[in-house]
Amino acid sequence: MKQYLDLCRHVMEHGSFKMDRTGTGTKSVFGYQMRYDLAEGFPLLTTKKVHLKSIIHELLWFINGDTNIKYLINHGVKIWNEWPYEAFKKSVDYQNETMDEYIEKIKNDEAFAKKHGDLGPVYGAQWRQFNGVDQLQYILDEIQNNPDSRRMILSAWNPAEIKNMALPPCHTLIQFYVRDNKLSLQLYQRSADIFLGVPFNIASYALLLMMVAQVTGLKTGEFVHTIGDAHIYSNHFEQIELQLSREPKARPKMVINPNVKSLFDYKYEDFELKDYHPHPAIKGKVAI
Ligand code: THF
Repeated sequence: MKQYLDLCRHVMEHGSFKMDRTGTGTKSVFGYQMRYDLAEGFPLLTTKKVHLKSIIHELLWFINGDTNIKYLINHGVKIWNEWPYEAFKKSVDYQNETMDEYIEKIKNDEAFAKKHGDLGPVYGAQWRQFNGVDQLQYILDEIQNNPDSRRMILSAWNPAEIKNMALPPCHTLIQFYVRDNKLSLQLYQRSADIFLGVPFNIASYALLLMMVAQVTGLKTGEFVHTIGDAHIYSNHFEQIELQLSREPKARPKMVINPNVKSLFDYKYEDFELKDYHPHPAIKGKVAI
């Protein structure tokens, strides 16, 4: 996708060196915006293979209001493991378990998962009960009853609860917009890991937009992606250059089971990606 490659090129060329919380070091710019028209296909990167299964399960996990990595682990999704593992290492229960041993315990020991698998009140908790407010239900009601509304906002950033979260939300706020029977969604992302996170984030919010459009009877418009600190970690430069050397392929298509009528009824099997022919996957380390 040209928009993504333009972002990579822009940050490689114009980004300034900036140290970060994880001690890795980044090239960073402040303030950037991309637009994806969903009529042109599903915005999943083709310049490397992206693991869509993790993206779908993560999104269903948010929608369900879940914040425990047990659901993700049970479905083979590893992207959230590092943060609760780091917290576990600092707990009194830690007995030098490796990551693999920790994951096995989360899988097989209900009480252990409850105690050491929870990320605190992250996305799922805020989406479904921000100080008691079900923000997703509010969005659905507002789209149905008052589609011209300029208040279709969902915030994951809850200042009073940030200190209890394993990681403060990167996807701070989303806004929906309806015009000419089309639904659009804009994300404000305060911090964006361009190599690992952003390909996930684009696909995830584009999918959320499609899911909400289906259950509200609207067509899909644009996904608008606005970023605060847009950065490339210094140990991802090579991977980014490799992607920039590759020719993008046609966008794939996402087909969603048309029988699903409620946002809360979607299952993993309701999603089918068609015509996805990406370049090979590229590995990179996640900064914790
Ligand atoms: N922290 C950092 N440093 N980067 C992020 O992208 C990020 N996220 C979430 C929370 N903290 C973050 C977690 N999301 C991968 C992808 C998304 C993540 C975390 C990790 C990742 O490692 N992807 C690999 C493997 C894919 C897989 O196993 O399915 C990849 O090659 O894409 C931003 O939301």
